[in-house]
Amino acid sequence: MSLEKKKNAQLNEEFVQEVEVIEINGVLMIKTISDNWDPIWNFQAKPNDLLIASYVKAGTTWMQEIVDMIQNDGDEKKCQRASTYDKHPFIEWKPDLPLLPGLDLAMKMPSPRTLKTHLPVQLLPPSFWKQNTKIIYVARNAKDSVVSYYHFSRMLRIYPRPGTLEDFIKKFMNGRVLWGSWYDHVKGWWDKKDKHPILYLFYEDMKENPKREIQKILKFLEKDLSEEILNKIIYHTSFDIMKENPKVNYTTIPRAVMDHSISPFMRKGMTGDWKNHFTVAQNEKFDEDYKKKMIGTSLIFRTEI
Ligand code: PPS
Repeated sequence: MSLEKKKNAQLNEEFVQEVEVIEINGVLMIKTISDNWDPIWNFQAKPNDLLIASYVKAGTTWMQEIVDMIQNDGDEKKCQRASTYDKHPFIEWKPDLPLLPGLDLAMKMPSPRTLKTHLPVQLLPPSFWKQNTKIIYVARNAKDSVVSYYHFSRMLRIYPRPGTLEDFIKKFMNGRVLWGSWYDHVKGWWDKKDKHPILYLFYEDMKENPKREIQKILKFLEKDLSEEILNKIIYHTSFDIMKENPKVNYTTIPRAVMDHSISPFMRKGMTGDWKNHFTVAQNEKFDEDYKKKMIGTSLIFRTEI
């Protein structure tokens, strides 16, 4: 039996209770993360690590697979060596689950490591700043983020129940969701990007022109790949291909944790899906609130392409 199957069998259907949520400096986190905050905060980054940072549902998994393909010179077989969450540990993930080892895996992984985080900039372990570790930040517009996050919260049974979309939009606008305020997250990382090696990319740009965005990543990582490999990366990381790839689509996680029959992890992978969800009234309220929260920033998002 493969290690993955064994882990799944171990987890079985024994679980899942309602999640406890506790704040860390005003940012909501699941209790197992808050309870283990000291080792997370003291995580030792290295200068040759690469960190992929994002708010929840911004296209992290997509970026992870692009980066893995780049690091493996477009060899998709090498990229099949393990699941996304085993290739790129989620540094703040420390729940008492045999699956998704996160922090523990990150600590024992040999260098060079590629790591994942959803932490807002102020909660990133300070060693990343000290070591001048390269960071790729992916940002996605608020409306598509909230819709994706809502469906994810419905299917991920270890997250708090989202309620209705109306309820969830309110919580999102008030920053009362796990990993905190989207508005503070995208602005915080935007402000940091001029003081640290951070490549700040947008989901919408990646959808519009993946080649152009992958070229930015290549430059940032000081890699040079042929046109042929670049095209291979674009194909292998397209939504339709990733949706069918069990190493990246999270279907190897037991149903007791992620129920893809409620909503698949690889759901729609598009920009502008919010239009199929928001009512006119919700949209007006959201826009009005958005203007206030985003006042004074040079950060601009596109909600359609
Ligand atoms: S997580 O759980 O926060 O790490 O999720 P994350 O990977 O950041 O975001 C998941 C959303 O990204 C979409 N996705 C993609 N879009 C386009 N192309 C590719 N290749 C791709 N891979 C993942 C995924 O479908 C989720 O968005 P929605 O809108 O829900 O479909």
